[in-house]
Amino acid sequence: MKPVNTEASSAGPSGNPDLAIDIDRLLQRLADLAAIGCIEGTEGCARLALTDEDKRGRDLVVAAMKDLDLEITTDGIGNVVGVMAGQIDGPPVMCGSHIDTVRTGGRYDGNLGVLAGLEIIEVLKAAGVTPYRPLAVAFFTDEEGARFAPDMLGSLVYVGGMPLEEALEIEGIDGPTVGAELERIGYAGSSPLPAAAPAAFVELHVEQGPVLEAEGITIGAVESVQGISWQEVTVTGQSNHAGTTPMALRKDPGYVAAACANFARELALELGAPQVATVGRLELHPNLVNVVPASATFTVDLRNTDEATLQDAERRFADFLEATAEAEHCTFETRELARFEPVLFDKRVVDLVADTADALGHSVKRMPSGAGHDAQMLARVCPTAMVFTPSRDGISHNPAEYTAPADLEAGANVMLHTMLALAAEDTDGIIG
Ligand code: HGY
Ligand code: MN
Ligand code: MN
Repeated sequence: MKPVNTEASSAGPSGNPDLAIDIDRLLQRLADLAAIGCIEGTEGCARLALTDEDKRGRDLVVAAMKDLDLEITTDGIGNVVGVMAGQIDGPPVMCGSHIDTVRTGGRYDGNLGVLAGLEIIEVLKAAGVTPYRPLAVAFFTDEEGARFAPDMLGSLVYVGGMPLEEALEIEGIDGPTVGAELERIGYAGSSPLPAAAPAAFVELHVEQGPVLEAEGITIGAVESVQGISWQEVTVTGQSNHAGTTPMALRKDPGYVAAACANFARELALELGAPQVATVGRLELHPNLVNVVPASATFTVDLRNTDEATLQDAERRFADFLEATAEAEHCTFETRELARFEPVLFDKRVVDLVADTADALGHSVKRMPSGAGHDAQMLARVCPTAMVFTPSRDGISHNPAEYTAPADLEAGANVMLHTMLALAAEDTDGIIG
């Protein structure tokens, strides 16, 4: 059978005019997965990485991969890949994302990229289309990094950015290690790591920010991902009586933590967009109303599209922390949780996403990603880009996260035709 037509046309850039996803089926897949770990009274769900809820979500997606007769592999960090055979053998054109969520998760973050991949394969099978190259859908372990830092852990190991042994020893914020939890939920696989590079990678994801909606644009052709710096700071002071200890005699780590949180915000405002700063986790010990804390542990998430500015922000924060702790007669320790430089996607794949969106009649904007994604890891080993769809009110990491069905449909169709165009390439194209 001839490879699918690669000529972009008005009917569909991959030259397959009738191929389009079934939005009702995709919405149903999203609803079925969101029902696992659902947050009562909301559309959202909580499936922290490697928890029982994550296992149940994984089982649901693996069952769907089996229903599609995909060749399924699981690797040592629990990444799962389903492959649809092509007319030739060789590395697949891969799509995918993550199905773990934060504790206040929405139903689209990550899930959309995986379930749209299943939908695309179902459309192709129903149409009797066998792509020239194999296609694959993957979900990567612990993309959120909320339970086990760093984020994008599974895809980082997948591309050889961290040895498997090191990743398996990472302790979660609640105690168990990655390795122990993978064994417990039955997803400690055996396929080799680092994995063989796919031919190309495309990730469909909700924007999780306000830009596309504010500008009335349907598709984001994502050009880059900003740099990420996560650290955990533990400040140690002296617990004391809240009523009897004069202010001048206090060694209050809670004050140091609060001052640092305020400084981080002031620093981001001073540096200006796209610099952002977040203190997302803050724990005081003993955390009691009438005790000056003994210790304070907090996290700082700094991000910028420019590496030099991000390093400047890190340096200035470190200087402030040191001066403030010293003035309060406290000591402190810092632990790096994640550090990824900004990533540029392959311009040819970004162009293909933009051209595909245009050919399908959608407005499209080239833009950076404020959030981290598995695609930023796959970009280390193969031509990679992302497709964004708008987020209502720019909200994400919140059960109210929402993207309109028409936008979901547009994004999934752009990914369908982008993947088909990539899969139809012989040699000397983007895939080389
Ligand atoms: O933190 C992030 O950007 C992503 O949600 N892991
Ligand atoms: Mn995500
Ligand atoms: Mn997320």
